[in-house]
Amino acid sequence: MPELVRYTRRDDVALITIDNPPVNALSPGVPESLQAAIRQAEADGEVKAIVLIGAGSTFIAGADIREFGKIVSGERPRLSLLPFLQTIEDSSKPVVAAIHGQALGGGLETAMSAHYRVIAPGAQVGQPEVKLGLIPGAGGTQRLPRLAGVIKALEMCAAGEPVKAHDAVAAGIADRIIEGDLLDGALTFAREIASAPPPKTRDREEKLRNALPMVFDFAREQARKKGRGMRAPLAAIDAVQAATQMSFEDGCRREAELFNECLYSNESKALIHAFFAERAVSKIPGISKETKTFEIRRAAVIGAGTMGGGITMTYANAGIPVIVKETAQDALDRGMNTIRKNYGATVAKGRLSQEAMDHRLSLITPQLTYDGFENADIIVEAVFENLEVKKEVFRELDKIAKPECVLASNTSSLNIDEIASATTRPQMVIGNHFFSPANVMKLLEIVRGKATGKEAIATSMALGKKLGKVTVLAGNCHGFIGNRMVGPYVREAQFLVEEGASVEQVNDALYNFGMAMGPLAMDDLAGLDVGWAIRKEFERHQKPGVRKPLVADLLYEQGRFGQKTGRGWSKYDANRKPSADAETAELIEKTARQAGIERRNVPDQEIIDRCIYSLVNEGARILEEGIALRAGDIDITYIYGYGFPAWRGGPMFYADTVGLKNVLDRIREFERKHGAEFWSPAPLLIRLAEEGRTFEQFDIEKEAAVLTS
Ligand code: 3H9
Repeated sequence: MPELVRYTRRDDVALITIDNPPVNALSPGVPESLQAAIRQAEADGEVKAIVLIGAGSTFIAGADIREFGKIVSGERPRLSLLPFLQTIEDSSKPVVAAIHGQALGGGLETAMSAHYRVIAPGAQVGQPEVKLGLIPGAGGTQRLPRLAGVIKALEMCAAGEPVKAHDAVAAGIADRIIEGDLLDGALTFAREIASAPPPKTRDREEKLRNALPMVFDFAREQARKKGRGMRAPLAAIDAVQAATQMSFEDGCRREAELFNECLYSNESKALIHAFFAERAVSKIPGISKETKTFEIRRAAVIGAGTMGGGITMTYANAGIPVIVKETAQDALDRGMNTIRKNYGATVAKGRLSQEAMDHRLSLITPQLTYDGFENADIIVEAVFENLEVKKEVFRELDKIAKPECVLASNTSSLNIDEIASATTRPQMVIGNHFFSPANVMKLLEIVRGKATGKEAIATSMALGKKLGKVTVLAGNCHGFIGNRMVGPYVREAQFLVEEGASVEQVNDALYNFGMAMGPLAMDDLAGLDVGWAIRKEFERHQKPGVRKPLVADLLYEQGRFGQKTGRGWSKYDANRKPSADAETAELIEKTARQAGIERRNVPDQEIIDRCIYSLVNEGARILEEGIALRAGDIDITYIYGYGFPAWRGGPMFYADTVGLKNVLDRIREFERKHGAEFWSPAPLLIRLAEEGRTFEQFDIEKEAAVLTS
């Protein structure tokens, strides 16, 4: 067994090194060994002070997140870290925590139990537990306000954002920045303070006094806005408030109660699922670190429209020189003006320096020709969503691009194999589906065709990371993972308004469920003209006699394209603020009446169930067909691409929390009412529901099968 904690001596200073790769989490064994090492230092007569440091690239990234699931399932007893940290604070010899990389969650709580903290300039400290649906559970909500004050502690515990080293010193969380070698600096510091009595954080009460109640009210108001629907940020605020009302011991007890409440919540299970799912998406069976990747030093983008412009900015933001090509000067000028305007707005908000903007713009070469495309390592096509147009572009690229150039299409739904068939090198053709606005949205869906080579996949996955994206691999089918599922989702929203729900009711029901926006608001944002073009492209697949939504086409025909024309499902003012549109409501009612659709009061729960379960049912088919590698990949696609609330874990995990049997029963009810064409349950859903299993268990078993095969 490798030693999780090492005890050594540097003359009169004991050096305790935590060595639990990759991030020195406080896994079982670490706190116990840490406690034993402190006791050893206390007993060692030669030792005057103690330095606590992390091996590798970080201090301590917190409790071991994998343990929480085991505790909740009863596999492991819940273990409090408080007594271990108390041993550090009670040490009669001063303990100095030397922080590099991250001190997060239980890591910062450990550092705050030490008597002093020194920090490397690039390090960060934070209490990110709320991002896992938890609160600090090892005294963080009690010690942090004692060091940093109530307002800073509220910010850090309720929002979960880390604080950089200089801010940590300014806030009183750390005592000194160490430029140069951290260990040397920490040893020097330890010798400087060795003779002073060790100060205990829990005794420092001066920053707790005079905290006004309105500070907590304001924090709650902010938390309700930013973490809409979430419990953990509010629990974190309650715990920090307890620090101002109770003794340290009672405050810790209150914190433990709140921590426990959060630990057993679906919110925490969902966010922990999302944490690991986000890290699992990059693991592709058959692709390893040894798989060859092509280095992307130069890129080219075809099309300077909304998508092409956003993709161009994404490359420039990552420091990769990029050519952007258009067919006409005015389109190119329009595209470049939008890019300049977007960067300018970020500079105006103070989030980018003018110098950085100028540098990014200098990386972009706008042009009307294919000059320089022969040197590009990747070419991303972002032209009009039409198969023939795209094939023509790829035919051209095949003649120009060097053999090891990745040929990527930004198609959101078209057949990658068809596109690849226009080239003589289908192994280099791949989908790179960015989401709009491409420079902002975190999701990148990589689509592999039948012939796409491993190298092109591995290159795209690595590139996605470099571009700052969460990159999910999808198989080739109409709409891939994201848009294949969004089809039924928006269809149900449209059916529901035809059956009697108002546009606002549908949007509000899903917004209140936690979605970033309602489905019809999303349709208005994407553009009803875009939806219309996609429907036209796939009209031939429409089965005769099957119900189809009627109103979207009529809105399009009236020139109501959504936000861009100020009218769509809703009306929009100059600031794009929506309001109900009486004309749309009238059009919906008239159309439904003419089509003989019975109008009724639709309950909100039906809106949620029909929209969300249509996602789940399609997701189950996508999973079964192997279009998505894991249910978690679908969840990540929806969290990062479609504004699904992370605290519900994504559509598949949400279904797991409802219980697949319950989901199946409801889908069967919809099948009876609305027909098998839309609602026949996916075979995988039936199987898992009958076996009493979950999508998440299916993931784990699938992964195990791949690993052992
Ligand atoms: C807590 O502390 C509660 C306390 O109050 C105590 C209560 C009693 N545990 O992200 P990366 C794994 S709650 C277990 O790819 P990066 C991660 O899964 C905790 N595993 O690297 C991945 O594994 P794999 C509060 C962890 O450099 C590998 O490490 N702390 C943990 O981009 C590399 O991770 C947090 O919420 C963990 N705590 O980012 C911090 N952390 O290679 C969560 C990471 O098998 N972690 N792993 O896929 C992070 O924010 C980032 O991982 C970090 C590194 C910034 C540390």
